[in-house]
Amino acid sequence: MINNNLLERAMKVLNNNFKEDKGFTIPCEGLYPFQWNWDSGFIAIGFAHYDPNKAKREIEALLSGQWGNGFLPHIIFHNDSDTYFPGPEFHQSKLHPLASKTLRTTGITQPPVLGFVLKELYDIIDDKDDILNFIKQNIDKVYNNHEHFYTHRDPNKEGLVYIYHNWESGTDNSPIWDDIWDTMNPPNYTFERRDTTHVDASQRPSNREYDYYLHLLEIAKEHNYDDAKIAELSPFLVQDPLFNAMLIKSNAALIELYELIGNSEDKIKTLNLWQTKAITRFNEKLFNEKLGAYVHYDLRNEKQIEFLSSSSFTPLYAGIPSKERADVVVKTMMDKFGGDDRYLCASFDPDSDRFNPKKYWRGPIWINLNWLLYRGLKSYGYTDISNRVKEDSIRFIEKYGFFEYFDSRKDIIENAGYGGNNFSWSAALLIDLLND
Ligand code: 2M8
Repeated sequence: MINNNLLERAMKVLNNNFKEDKGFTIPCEGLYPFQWNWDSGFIAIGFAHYDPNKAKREIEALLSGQWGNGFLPHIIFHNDSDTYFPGPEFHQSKLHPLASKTLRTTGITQPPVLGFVLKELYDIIDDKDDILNFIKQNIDKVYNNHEHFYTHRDPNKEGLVYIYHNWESGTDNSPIWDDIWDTMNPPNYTFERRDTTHVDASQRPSNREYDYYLHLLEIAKEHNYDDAKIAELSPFLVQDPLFNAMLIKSNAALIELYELIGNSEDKIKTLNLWQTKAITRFNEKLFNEKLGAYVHYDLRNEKQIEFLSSSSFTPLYAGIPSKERADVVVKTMMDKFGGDDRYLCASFDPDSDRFNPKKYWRGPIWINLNWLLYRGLKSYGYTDISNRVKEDSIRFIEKYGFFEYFDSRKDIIENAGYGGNNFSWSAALLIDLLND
């Protein structure tokens, strides 16, 4: 049953964060004052339920920052703001010859959600002619983005693309990256953090971690964001199961949408080729038998990164494991993350000594990851567990508010909502869960 009051509060959060003049939604007032790539995808799903026009404007605003080579940046700086670091002056996207000429952006990307978001919009919005027309106008841009990934981010031509920065993963300070930081020794940069003026520093990455993040960007900038140079030189080169699962799910959505549109046989053929190769290699290379789940692969140092995170279970959303393997993955998830003393689903292995229940991507629960897990579990028929993920997500927001992340421990009695408040994707995906 739909909780109308909660739904109204969620719509209010989204509407307040929508910037009418530029047609996009900030993730969170003060903390994230620009347009973020995967945030916008999730936000558009929320709008689709009650304001399709805003959903379409959100996608158009994001695509307006696309580069000439199909690359889709992680932040589009439509506006100026001094509440966030690092801003457009630091990122210097214009160093790349094919960067947007009209908009400043970053030179890193984020999990490619747009393909499946377009399909979600098609499924949710009632006026099918109108939304299909919108999709027709924009789908090739998303296709070009996938083509860019397979051309420039897959040096072994194996169907798996790499990320070269932790900010590309979306799971920024996950303990997954700790061993990579140990291979680097960046200078102590001088910079002024802004995030810690909005959020308690204990819930955010450390200054030293920011040195690593900035250093990776400096290397890319030194080579004008040239993909080949980055692949050769970046100490951070990772095949991320979450990122690749998003790409695979989006490939599948593009195939379905091109079939609806018609006259797209060549693109469908290419998408199917990418897809078959990607799914096969994903299962070969990113599954860890010992842990019973998918893991990250460190392409620079040629080894699996043997840790469990919520990303380990997201291949379910893209239909990547066989049913037998899915049983193993779900058992791992429940054994390690799903004890009676915990809400689902912590972002990092709660048994690990790297787990931190309050710190950003080192342990807390995130609503967007929960939404992916809910959908994935449901699609394989794990109804009870998927419902538990859904109910836990709704409960957090109902009890604490529209926070950015939440504490997985059940014995926490104080406020278990952390990071930014009135957070857009928490609101948007709650709207989708309540309408489900
Ligand atoms: C967080 O990342 C940004 C950098 O992109 C930051 O901390 O400054 C992450 O949670 C990321 O996944 C998210 O897209 C972004 C905006 O919500 O915030």
